Amino acid sequence: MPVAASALSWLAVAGRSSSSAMTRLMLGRTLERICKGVLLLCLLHFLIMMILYFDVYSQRFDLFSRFNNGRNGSRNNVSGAAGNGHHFYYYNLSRPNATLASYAATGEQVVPSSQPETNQTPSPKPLPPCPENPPGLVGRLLIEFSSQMTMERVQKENPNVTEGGRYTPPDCQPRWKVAIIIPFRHRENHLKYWLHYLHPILRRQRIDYGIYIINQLGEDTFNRAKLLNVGYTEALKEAEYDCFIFSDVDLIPMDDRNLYHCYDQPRHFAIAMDKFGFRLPYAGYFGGVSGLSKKQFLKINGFPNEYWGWGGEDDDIYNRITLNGMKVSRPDVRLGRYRMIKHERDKHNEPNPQRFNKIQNTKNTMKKDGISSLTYRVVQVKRYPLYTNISVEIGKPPPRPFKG
Ligand code: UD2
Ligand code: MN
Repeated sequence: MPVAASALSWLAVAGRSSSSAMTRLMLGRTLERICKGVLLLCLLHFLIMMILYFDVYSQRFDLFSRFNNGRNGSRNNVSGAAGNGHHFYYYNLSRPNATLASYAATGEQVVPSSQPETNQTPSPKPLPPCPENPPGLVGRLLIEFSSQMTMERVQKENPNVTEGGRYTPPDCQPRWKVAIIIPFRHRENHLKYWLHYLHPILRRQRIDYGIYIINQLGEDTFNRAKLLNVGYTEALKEAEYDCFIFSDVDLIPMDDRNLYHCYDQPRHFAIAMDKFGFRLPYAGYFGGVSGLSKKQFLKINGFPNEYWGWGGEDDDIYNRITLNGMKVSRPDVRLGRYRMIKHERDKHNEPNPQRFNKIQNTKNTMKKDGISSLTYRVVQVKRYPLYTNISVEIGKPPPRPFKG
């Protein structure tokens, strides 16, 4: 009995140990499979990493450009907009906080990063003409004059403007070369806002332009139209402009679709100002901001030089245009909206009492009084980062005839 019992208990022990060995074996196999799986995953991961790495590397250094010319195309010819999806561009986003979206929003040029030298030097392709409807425009703009403005800030905002306030679009051939002429005296604060708002707008409009501030020296009576004639003459000494836009320093367009270039007919831009309840004050109004091509300007013998003090000169210009068989062209009333920075009447720019008589006589005076009879003296030309300042002496009004 004891022998049989011990044999039985031995068999039981042996059975238990063989089943635990089996379990261990199965566990081992499972572990082995898991390890193999993990190893395989690692390998796969490594492989993917390598593929990705070489793909980026090849794009960056154009390793495979020979094989996919059609795909990568010409990189000099950056379209700026989304393009056709098959183009790979490298963007220079070195400016602080720059994002592709912010570049798209400002319409600023997107510059391809420098390419390493290759044996084949690509022949520079001629730039396409700038689009008539620039794609980066924003439309209606929020214009306000309550925040503090400094010239340093405006300079930082406009790193692509070159000395003297010049700019040309990098990616297309501009249709016009525009000189923007501003009559000026003692309006430094207004000028900061004007530059702050206008430079980005003009850039988005893909215009080749230069900004000329024509500063009347001394404290004699102000003469807006004569300063504009000076601006025309002096700008042409700087570059071959074919379009001239004459703007008050205190007027800011509220819509960037109001395009600052020249048109078939002399252009009146500022047609709906806040100070006139966003309406044209009268049909023949031509004040604020206007633009004439070189040909149109010469056809009317420029502007009158003999309007001293406030008022009348804009009506005389309007008369010159119609008397010479031209019409005034204007933008859509929704696009021609402007804000004027509120101001008092300046000293030495009192309303000109002769203005009503003078505008009756444009037909007789325009041939002898204009760009053909202009005299002035340039005292200083100074090129600042965002504009060119031309300080001039333009004389003073002739003595009033004595009334006995
Ligand atoms: C209106 C017209 C303006 C002109 C003027 C009559 C509007 C918005 N503009 O302007 O185009 O026809 O009447 O002459 O309706 N300026 C100086 N310093 C001065 C004086 C004038 O810089 O001391 C310049 C400056 O660019 C100014 C412009 O001349 O914006 C017109 O003078 P204003 O602003 O005093 O006259 P305003 O607003 O009645
Ligand atoms: Mn004004």
